[in-house]
Amino acid sequence: MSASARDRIEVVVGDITRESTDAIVNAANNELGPGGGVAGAIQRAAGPRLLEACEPLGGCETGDAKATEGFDLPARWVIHTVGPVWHGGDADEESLLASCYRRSLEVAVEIGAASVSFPAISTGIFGFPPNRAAPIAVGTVAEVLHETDAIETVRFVCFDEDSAALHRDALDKLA
Ligand code: AR6
Repeated sequence: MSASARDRIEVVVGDITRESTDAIVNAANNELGPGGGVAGAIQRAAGPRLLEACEPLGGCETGDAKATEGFDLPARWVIHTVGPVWHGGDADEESLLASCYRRSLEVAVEIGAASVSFPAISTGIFGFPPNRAAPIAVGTVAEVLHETDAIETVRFVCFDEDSAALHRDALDKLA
């Protein structure tokens, strides 16, 4: 058992492309191809080598994660994960979202990334209700941090104050 998982989780408002954690997580699509939202911002900031590095990976299943270098980003690595599209809640969306956070941290351990920044996966273009996503994000990360010492810090880098408030609230409610 590691030091308190809660003490290793931070919630900030910001632009994830500016993060200097070892890895940042990208809310990608199944093709690991060009995207909008946070994926578009990451692709612009990392430079064209990022999409070139994604090509040989053969896409990514929903709920899974794969890593590339970060190229022109401050972060050394980008962990690409694919969140579920929200279909109303009966299509396994919650467990697929939890899987994104768990798999991203498993990949972080594999590549030796000790600090990881997450965006609020699926809560933009993919339509997952932010108030339902935040407790899943925070709860899953806390669970994984309880299981491993290899990850020192996880930052939730929220794009607006409303999203940050939901993540802080979920953190406060952790057992
Ligand atoms: N830093 C941090 N968070 C951000 C940033 C940023 N620079 N930009 C947006 N967000 P989204 P999804 C927030 O739509 O719902 C792409 O086209 C945003 O406010 O980026 O998982 C992919 O290729 C929201 O809270 O991701 C996929 O096709 C959160 O990031 C699809 O969109 C996620 O919004 C994925 O959709």
